[in-house]
Amino acid sequence: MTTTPTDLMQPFATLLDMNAGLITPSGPPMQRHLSDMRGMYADAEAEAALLAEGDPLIYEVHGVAPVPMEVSQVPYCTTIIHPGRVGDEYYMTKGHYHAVRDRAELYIGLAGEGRLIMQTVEGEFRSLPMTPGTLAYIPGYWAHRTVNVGDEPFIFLSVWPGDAGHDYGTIETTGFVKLLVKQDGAPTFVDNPRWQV
Ligand code: S6P
Ligand code: ZN
Repeated sequence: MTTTPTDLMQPFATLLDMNAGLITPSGPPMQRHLSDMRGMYADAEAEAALLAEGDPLIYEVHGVAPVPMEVSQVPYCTTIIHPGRVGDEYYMTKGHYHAVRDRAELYIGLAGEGRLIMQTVEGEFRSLPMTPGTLAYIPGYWAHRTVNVGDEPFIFLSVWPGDAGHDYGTIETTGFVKLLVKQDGAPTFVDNPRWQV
């Protein structure tokens, strides 16, 4: 029979405000401004103009659960992507692969309207719409990025295996296969000219 470890972790609860995406208690949010994502949007002129105007806040990550980043744990946090565009391209997260490539993740839509875009290193591409209540499952090996295509904050909760880690470098180099832009008033996928396998 398996015995209970002597350094037993204690159960705990936090409170999620599902409309605002805030978790209580939690530490200070991680904020990503446009300057933290230089070069990730296709329209360099629009990026430079926005940076000159004051470097907008693109997204925030709240309340990563204070658990050890080990495979036996399930950390969680919320992401709030503010509404807006850089040129025609909607505000989005940087996007990443998990450093341990086969680790999956669950995204739970809380507020607003977004898209979850995913791709493999070979360039296979998928997109899922996300609204409040969407349970989007990201299997291992799929890089993932979220995009706010609405006029309000797009908010979701993520839960993942604690040892997954993040690999941002691959996406910073190549971007995703497709860009999500506002065309004729609607979210539209266009090919990313910088994409290369
Ligand atoms: C973690 C999970 C999310 C993102 C967050 C910000 O595995 O996928 O919590 O970290 O949405 O996105 P990014 O790409 O800047 O980490
Ligand atoms: Zn992830």
